[in-house]
Amino acid sequence: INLRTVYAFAREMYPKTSKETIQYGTAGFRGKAEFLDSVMFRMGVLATLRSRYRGGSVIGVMITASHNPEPDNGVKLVDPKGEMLEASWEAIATDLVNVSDQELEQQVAKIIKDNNIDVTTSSQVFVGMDNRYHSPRLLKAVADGVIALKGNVKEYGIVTTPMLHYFVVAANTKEAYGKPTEEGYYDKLIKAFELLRNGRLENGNYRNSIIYDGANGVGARKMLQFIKRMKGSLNVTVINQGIGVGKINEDCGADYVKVQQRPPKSMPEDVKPYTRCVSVDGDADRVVYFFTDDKGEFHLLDGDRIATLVAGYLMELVTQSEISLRLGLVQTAYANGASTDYIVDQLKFPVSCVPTGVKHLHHKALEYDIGVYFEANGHGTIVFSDNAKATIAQVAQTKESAKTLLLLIDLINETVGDAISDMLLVETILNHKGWDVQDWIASYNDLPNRQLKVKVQDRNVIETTDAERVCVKPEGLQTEINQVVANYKRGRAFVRPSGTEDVVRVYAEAATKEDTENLAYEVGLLVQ
Ligand code: NG1
Repeated sequence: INLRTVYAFAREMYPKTSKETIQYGTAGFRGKAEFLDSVMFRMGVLATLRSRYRGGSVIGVMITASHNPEPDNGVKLVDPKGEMLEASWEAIATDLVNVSDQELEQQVAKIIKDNNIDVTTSSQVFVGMDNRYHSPRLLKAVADGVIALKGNVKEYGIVTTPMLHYFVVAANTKEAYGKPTEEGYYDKLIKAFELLRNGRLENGNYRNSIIYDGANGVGARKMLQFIKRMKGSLNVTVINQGIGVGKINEDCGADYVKVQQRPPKSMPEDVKPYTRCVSVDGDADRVVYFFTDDKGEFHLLDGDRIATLVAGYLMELVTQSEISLRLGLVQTAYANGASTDYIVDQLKFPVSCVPTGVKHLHHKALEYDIGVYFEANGHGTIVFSDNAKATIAQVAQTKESAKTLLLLIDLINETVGDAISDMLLVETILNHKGWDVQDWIASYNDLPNRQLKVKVQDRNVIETTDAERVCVKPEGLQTEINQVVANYKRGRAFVRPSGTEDVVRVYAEAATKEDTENLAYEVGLLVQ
């Protein structure tokens, strides 16, 4: 392989136009789409090197800026088992996208040498994108990066982030996980969902229909595909489908609903109180539920609610199956304090707290036989150890509860949080329990909470520790936060720099709504 080709490609077609240093953040590189062509080209190069480094296993590249506004885009790499790119390679990625065009050839040579990569071996990269208008252009840049190193690239076109993760794992497990095609993905999930429903579409207070906010993104398109194939096992009305003038995530989608604590735009006018509604984000890796009561008040059922619902159900099935497995739940500092109390005190489930970003949660969850992890924003899934899978499969020969567990494993996208798979899981559990949203929300009372974004000159002056709950820099800020928090009953607040947007995030919760607003405001002032 002639590395000159890489340089020539870069200079002619994908010159680096931004002088700003960018970091591989919480979920890869993100920024304004017009500055990302060179980043994408270089990530195509890196994915090919990573595939060769991992003995030719498939590596995924997803082009999306998830919950960010429409002008933004981004890229994240998927490792062979469907997990996020290994942390040590994040630094390699950051160095590679920040060198000048002239230094590029040398930098690629350095990666090859440092990692002992045999560039003559085969490689395979899968690429997918969300439906932002600049995604196709950026996808071509990734593919050109692969081709510059004479690698193989397979383009999946417009798919959700979790679908791409699924394709990567399915291909790397030689289809043991499923077929690495769009149909393979639908088949696997729908089959498990329908077997779990077993013809019972309604039960107790559970009704078989929902309103689904697709955030004008790829999650809307794919839900329409699910509907075509589901034969009425769930009646879904899709709003914010991404047809016409609606912009991705604008006044809709899981992030908007969670942070603004209000329904998305385009809700049907005749929607009845207590109708179960779902919002996914721009690349469909997060999901939250919500409803409006008969007084018109909005209620959110977020990732913490989903985590507690799922954890409780899994615990029930494991107990009924009389198998001994280590169960655990992983949260971040954004988890509502009331949810943590409920899990620890009522469900008796071990809980751990890790820094923001699914890669941290996923990693921790792997320490359990059944690890449930969710961010409060609705991003999460469940992972099962090989030991758990083998034990469950054995017991399933005689026990119904273990058979149900096996079907749940098929329904769950273990590779990464998957809004659609998570939604089908929640629907399965609510149906089993005969619950509607009122039953679900009654399991515990959320503490009122508020998130703020504060623009500062350099967000990275803020450094944190203890899973981001304590601020260590600038010095003295944590003491000031503590003093403010002490004035509020059940008060808790923390600050951290965002890894996906140029802001500092402030989180506050307290006993009343008014206190929460005041606490968030006061802490926000300390940051400015
Ligand atoms: P940042 O911008 O680092 O807070 C946000 C979310 C994360 C995660 C990533 C990736 C919050 C508070 N933060 O990260 O949980 O989902 O985006 O999309 O929701």
